[in-house]
Amino acid sequence: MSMTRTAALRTVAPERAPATHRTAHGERATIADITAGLLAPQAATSPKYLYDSLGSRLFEAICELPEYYPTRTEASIFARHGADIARRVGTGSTLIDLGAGNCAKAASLFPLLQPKQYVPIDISREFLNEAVGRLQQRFPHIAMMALALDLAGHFALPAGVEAQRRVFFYPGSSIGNFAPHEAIAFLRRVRENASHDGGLLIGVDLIKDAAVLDSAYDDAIGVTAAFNLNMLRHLNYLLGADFDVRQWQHVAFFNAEESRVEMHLEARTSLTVQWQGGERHFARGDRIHTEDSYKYTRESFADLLAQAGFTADGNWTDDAGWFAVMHARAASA
Ligand code: AVJ
Repeated sequence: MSMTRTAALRTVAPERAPATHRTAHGERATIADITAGLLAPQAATSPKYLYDSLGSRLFEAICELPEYYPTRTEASIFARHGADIARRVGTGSTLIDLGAGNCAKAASLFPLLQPKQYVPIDISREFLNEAVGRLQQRFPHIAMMALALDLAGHFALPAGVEAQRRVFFYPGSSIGNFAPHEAIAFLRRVRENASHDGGLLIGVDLIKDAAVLDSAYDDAIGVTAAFNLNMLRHLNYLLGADFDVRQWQHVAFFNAEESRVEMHLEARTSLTVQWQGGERHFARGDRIHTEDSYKYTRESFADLLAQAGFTADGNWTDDAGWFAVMHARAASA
């Protein structure tokens, strides 16, 4: 299951780059970041580029697929253990939603958690603003403050965010996009931003049968394939690139040694991609690594929380043990 295939590559100085009708819409730093990934020996891109507005909608569709168990399994855990979870978390908190998307998960917990303030954070500003606008109408008594932030970097919360009782909410196993050492660094930053009386409520996808994982990330009707392939359309927009989506195919599988599901885009034919500032040849079968989704055991994740300075304080799972919701406190025991 070796992923290291090296594509022949050639960089083109910008002044020699072929004239293109496309315009790059990404910021300079974004273009440089993506270019570095595309030109690396094993081409790779950050999974954050999966989420343009169509990508966010395709991810919502993934969550409705029968094969994609995380969303509904997590929801069933909240439905069954909500009261118990709320007792641990407490009411009247400032609920800070990391990677809020359509805000539906947090909203479904409002009746139980009764937060004083809700602070949804997401990378996609448009998507977030739409969702929060609707939500504020449904819950006029909860103060809301939407933040468009990329959580991959250092983040500091603005003054409008209540300083007391900060509870970070990170559902959906999004933590799985980080490699374990990155997850620890990220959770340390979260802990630094939490108040001494604050905590973390997090969804964690658990290691299970490879066939279940494989089909969750490669569903029968191809929604996940569309989600992955849509990244190429987004890259065309951001870089002014000329990816022909039809020349690529979706590949996803559980890599047991690394304890992660990997997503790749594989060239179906020999091809060359050009963009503002670069080009690369891909042989048939060469891949761009687009996402990792790490899987844990409850024990291995509790260990990771401890390394980030959190104190584990309750966890809940479904009968099959496919998914876990874990609570941790910022204060040391
Ligand atoms: C949003 C990162 C939790 O890893 O399961 C779903 C993204 N990728 N299908 C996941 C995803 C392919 C998802 N997360």
